[in-house]
Amino acid sequence: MSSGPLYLGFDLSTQQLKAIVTSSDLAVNSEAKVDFDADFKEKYGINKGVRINEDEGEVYQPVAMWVDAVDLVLSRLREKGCPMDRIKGISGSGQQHSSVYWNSDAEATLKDLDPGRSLLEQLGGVFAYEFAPNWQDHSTQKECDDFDAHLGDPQQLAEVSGSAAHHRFTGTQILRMRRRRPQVYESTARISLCSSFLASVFLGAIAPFDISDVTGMNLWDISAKSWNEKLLELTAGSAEGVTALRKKLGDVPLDGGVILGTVAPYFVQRFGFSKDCRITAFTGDNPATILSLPLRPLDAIVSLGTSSTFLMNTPAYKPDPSYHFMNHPTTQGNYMFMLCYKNGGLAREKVRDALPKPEGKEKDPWANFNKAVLETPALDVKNDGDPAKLGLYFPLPEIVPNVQAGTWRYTCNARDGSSPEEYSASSSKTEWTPEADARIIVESQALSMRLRSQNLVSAVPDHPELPAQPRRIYLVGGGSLNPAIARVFGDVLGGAEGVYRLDVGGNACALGGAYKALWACERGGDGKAEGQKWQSFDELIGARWKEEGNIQKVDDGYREREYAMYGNVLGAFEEMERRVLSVAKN
Ligand code: XUL
Repeated sequence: MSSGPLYLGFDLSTQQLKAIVTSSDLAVNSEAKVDFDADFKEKYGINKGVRINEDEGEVYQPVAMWVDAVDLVLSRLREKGCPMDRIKGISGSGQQHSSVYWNSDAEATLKDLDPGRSLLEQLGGVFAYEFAPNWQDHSTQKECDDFDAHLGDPQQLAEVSGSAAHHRFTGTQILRMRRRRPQVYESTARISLCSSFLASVFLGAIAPFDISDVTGMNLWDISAKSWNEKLLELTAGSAEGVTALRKKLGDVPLDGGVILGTVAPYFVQRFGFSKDCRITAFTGDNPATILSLPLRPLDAIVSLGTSSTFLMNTPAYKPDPSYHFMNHPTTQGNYMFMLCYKNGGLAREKVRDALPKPEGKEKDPWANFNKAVLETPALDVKNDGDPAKLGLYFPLPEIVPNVQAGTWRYTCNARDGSSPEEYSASSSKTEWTPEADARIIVESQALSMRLRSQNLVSAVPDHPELPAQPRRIYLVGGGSLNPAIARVFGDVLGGAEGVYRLDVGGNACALGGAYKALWACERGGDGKAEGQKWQSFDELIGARWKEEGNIQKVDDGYREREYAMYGNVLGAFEEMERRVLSVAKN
């Protein structure tokens, strides 16, 4: 067995704390996890990791549960035989936007943790607020309206901060905290994100925000690389309050690979870490996902879980209120483009359940759905002259576009997308079957991603003859196991080099954290001396990463005829969304 250095990555998500340890050549050495419901449901009164206050739309988690989970996951890691003393670097990820409010005792307590007592025993008294708002919190509509209006309109806010106002974004959450619980705001000495909270525990000091995760707050000016004064003023309530708020937020290092210090003595003595083990900035879970493989510009990750996300690494900054731009976690000057949809797997399941159940020995509940998807032609255009079918299927209120729950079916001219109109079974000449719905819902999810990413894609190097499109599409999450879905995503989104399934699936964020720690520790010099350079994340991880065992090609991607057909109806798809939105508003 090798005796080289190891790197530890965490992922503190809504439902679990996961840890994964990898070697310098990216081989997984050990893994452990704490599942909040399985381990702590009674103790912390949670369900699916959270507590909910329906009346105010609050969704939140006890911070003590996170603290408790740190000791537990490390004991499990050690029990599994992980050689803790070989761990040279630690990083990780946390659910984005979630915030922790420390009081003025926190810094001193973190610095002096006693290895003879648990973290929970010692950190109980260091929080100004015992809960962390979760990213699913939607208690901040008033604050969102204030943020959207403060710089002029949502577009201006998106241009400055990378996103329009969102309920879960930390700036709106802090503003609500000041208004709703002023005594908490006043007694807060420092605010952490979930990611920097976890880094702080390991560091034994309050860690700064990460340069990527800070762009999920609606407070950071991406172009100016600093806090936005006007937004701070809004959050603090007055120009005089800004100094105090700045203190609570702290300074943000621009380098995502910054070494924050070494691990706190508590972890050396209690768990056997080396005292030289270094802590790198922890980032958000979505930024960490794009670090779980060498994702080049023009490559996209599509996560097909309960909800759906579309992530791209891009040098282009073209913000818009309907999506998010965040700083790339390791590469200054690059961005992470993100679309975050509430409707994904559950919406597909609803359509699946309207089809006849698979019969006989067939065990796959998706068999009939997949058959319908593959046997229905693109846009359900069977013969020349048939109209194209388009739909929106949102059993939950959607973020992109921001519309209430509902199902809408439209048709348009398949040749050029002209004459989009709402489908009506009585007056339309074409039939709309549950089988057609199966194809149209998957197309619809992919069309929305194509519509919103079309300005970010360009001709793919090595394939200049092809229209602008992503280079590779990597699918993760439950839906990635479904070949019919992979096929339709390839039809709609293209993928000059194909569609791949990323096998690290459930562990992508923790793995991205471990790779980040590895990169920060092994990239070479500190980059401070003149002329001195460090290796980029992509160079370092790209040279060590092997496709075999990590990804599988599941579809060829770009097909000329289909790609052009979907291109012809993109305008009609956009128009359908516009009409649905305008009806919803009136
Ligand atoms: C992203 C978001 C979620 C959380 C999940 O904006 O809110 O994806 O990061 O933990």
